[in-house]
Amino acid sequence: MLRYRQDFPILSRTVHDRPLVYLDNAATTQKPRAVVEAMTRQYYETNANVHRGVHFLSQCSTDLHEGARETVRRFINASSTSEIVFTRGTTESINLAAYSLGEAFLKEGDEVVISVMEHHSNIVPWQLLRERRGIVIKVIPMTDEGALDLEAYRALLSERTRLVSCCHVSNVLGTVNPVRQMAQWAHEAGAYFLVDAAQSVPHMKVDVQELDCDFLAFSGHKLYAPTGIGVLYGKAELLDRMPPYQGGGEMISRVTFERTTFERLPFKFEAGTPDYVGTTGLAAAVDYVSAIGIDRIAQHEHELTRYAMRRMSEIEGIRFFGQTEGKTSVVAFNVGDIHPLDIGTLLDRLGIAIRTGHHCAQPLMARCGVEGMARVSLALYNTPEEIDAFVAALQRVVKMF
Ligand code: 7TS
Repeated sequence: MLRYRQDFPILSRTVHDRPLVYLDNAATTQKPRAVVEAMTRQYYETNANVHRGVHFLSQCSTDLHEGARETVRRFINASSTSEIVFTRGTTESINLAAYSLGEAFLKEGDEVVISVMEHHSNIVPWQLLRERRGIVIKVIPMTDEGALDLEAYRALLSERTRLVSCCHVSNVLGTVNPVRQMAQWAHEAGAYFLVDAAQSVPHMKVDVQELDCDFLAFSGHKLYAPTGIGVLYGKAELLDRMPPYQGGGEMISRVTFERTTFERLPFKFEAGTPDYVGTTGLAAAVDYVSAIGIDRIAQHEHELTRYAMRRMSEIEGIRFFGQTEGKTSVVAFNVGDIHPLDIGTLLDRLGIAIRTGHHCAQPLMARCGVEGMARVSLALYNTPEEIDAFVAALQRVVKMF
């Protein structure tokens, strides 16, 4: 995978006079030239608003935008482009789903099941809905290794359960949750299933028909695509019955002061000028990843993660969070009672970028009995040499305490 590093100009820069070692990919990935150039080309050569002009450039821009929708459809194997709603990212996708599902299907006393390892963006939207609608939120617990307790999950499901919303992969533990099986059980209980795929889509093959999920959310920027663009997949039969999230241009069919009718899917959920340059960047990123092969990326990241955890085990007093079989390339840890912020700050002085803190998962921190953690997260361009540099730097930092 070494040869792909040259596609990412930022990887050859220095930080504090040291070569950059970027290990914060779960927060966001770096961007390959192919993505930036596709976007620059659109701004320089074919920029115009989409879906409205009769003129040449508007048609070019629309073709790129709708072509990107088809690229995303194929990537996650949705059955139709009408099921691909473009959003600003995972957070907006889940908020859209929570708002619109809430309006369409949820009433007071209905239960929504989430898990203890959710990112705040898959907790707070349901709490907002609880304020508005009086729904009840139930939480799936986990084991000390960081696996969901599936027996407890099954026991939570009942005829009151209307929706289960769960991450495919934890952004802290790297745990891959068995969402296909979990969705099947949810369906047997008569509930819908939403997958937060923010941390899975960049690291493994995700097929929405195979998972048989009803909704799936992810962000472009964690998949080598630009910031500000993401996706909500939804089954057409459900999206059709759900009301719009926002009103405005693009999402209407006809407007009078008395009454407005809405556009067909997916445009009903895309009010206003879309981020059509963002979708071009997203399609370029999907093409880039597909050309390398998502399975090859997954294999590389798995091997590198195993290597990282083996090397990190050499450090006295290290504690890993998340030790499940088949976990993705996220490694959260603490060393003794050193504050994770100190670890992150000192590593930064050595050119090494990691994330520290609560990782937008405060209930999970509470479950693990800590205020925060340090976290390295790997991507296709990371190397064993970078892991060695990181471990050597971490050794230095630990010695200082
Ligand atoms: N869900 C999961 C599982 C995530 O990891 C994140 C972002 C989100 C949702 C929200 O995505 P956004 O693109 O809408 O912000 N996770 C992280 C992280 O782990 N570090 O920084 C952001």
